[in-house]
Amino acid sequence: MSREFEHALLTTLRRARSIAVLTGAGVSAESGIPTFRDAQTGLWARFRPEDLATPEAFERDPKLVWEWYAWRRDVVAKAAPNAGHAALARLATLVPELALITQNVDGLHQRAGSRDVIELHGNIHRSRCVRENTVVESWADTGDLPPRCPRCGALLRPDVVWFGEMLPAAALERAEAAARGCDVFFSVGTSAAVYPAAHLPLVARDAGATVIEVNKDPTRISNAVTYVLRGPSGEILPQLLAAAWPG
Ligand code: BJW
Repeated sequence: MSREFEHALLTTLRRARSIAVLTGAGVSAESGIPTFRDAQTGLWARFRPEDLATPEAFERDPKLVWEWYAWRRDVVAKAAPNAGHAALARLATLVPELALITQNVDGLHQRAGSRDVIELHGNIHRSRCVRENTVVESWADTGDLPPRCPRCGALLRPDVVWFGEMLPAAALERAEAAARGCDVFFSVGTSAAVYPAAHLPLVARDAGATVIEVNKDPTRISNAVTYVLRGPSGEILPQLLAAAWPG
């Protein structure tokens, strides 16, 4: 990036009253959590995540899908937030208004200290009853996999959003309002391939925001944004904050 461009970017950041950030799996990659479209390893190498994260997969083989999520919960539990998560938690202290919107289900933003995270695709640590559609906090260990709802006996499922399912309406409304109302919109570590989240950077751009993509590889929206910062978010975000708000 030329010095002139860099100066303009830093000035825009310092002047911003309202920043919205959309994160994807790439922000957690440096914590050791595989991204959604990375090939899986070990036991799960022969499955594609796209084929497991669907209501049809759960109907066909609920035990398999539950076990995949149990394995992922374990990976997440052993992981720690990285410098990218920490930078985004710090960003909330530097601007008057920050909306942190995530497609991730791992809860690492919250563990890094971010408050009021808008979770578009749910959270892997919660489970809900398929019949009552309510979150279930605890259940008896009867050996059933998936476990059963303690109230009605129906299957429990992870409280995440699968392909073809609606996103939580309140979270999506807040995310869209933040995209429409922000001065600066960051798209961090997402392939921008899954809708409606992928639409948010373009909503922000069309409403007049400066859109900054932080990603180690090109994405479908790279050509549509104002600035592209190419590299790992765990390096780029702390560097950017240090340059914009030194000291
Ligand atoms: C780094 C890095 C580092 C790596 N630093 N960067 C319009 C057009 C066409 C289709 C549709 C449409 N609207 C809706 C649809 C259907 C569908 C959809 O979008 N399909 C597409 C595949 C085309 N959407 C839906 O079904 C959604 N529901 C919906 O719209 O309801 C209404 C409706 C239904 C049916 C028809 C029409 C309307 C629901 C989507 C739910 C997505 N759920 C998942 C699973 C969550 C649970 C789980 O985790 O198991 O969410 S799928 C998966 O993708 C997961 C992710 O949150 C999401 C996004 O992935 P993400 O985060 O971008 O990860 P990756 O792996 O793709 O990319 C990682 C990026 O990081 C890469 O770019 C790397 O380069 C980068 N990176 N290391 C910085 N260190």
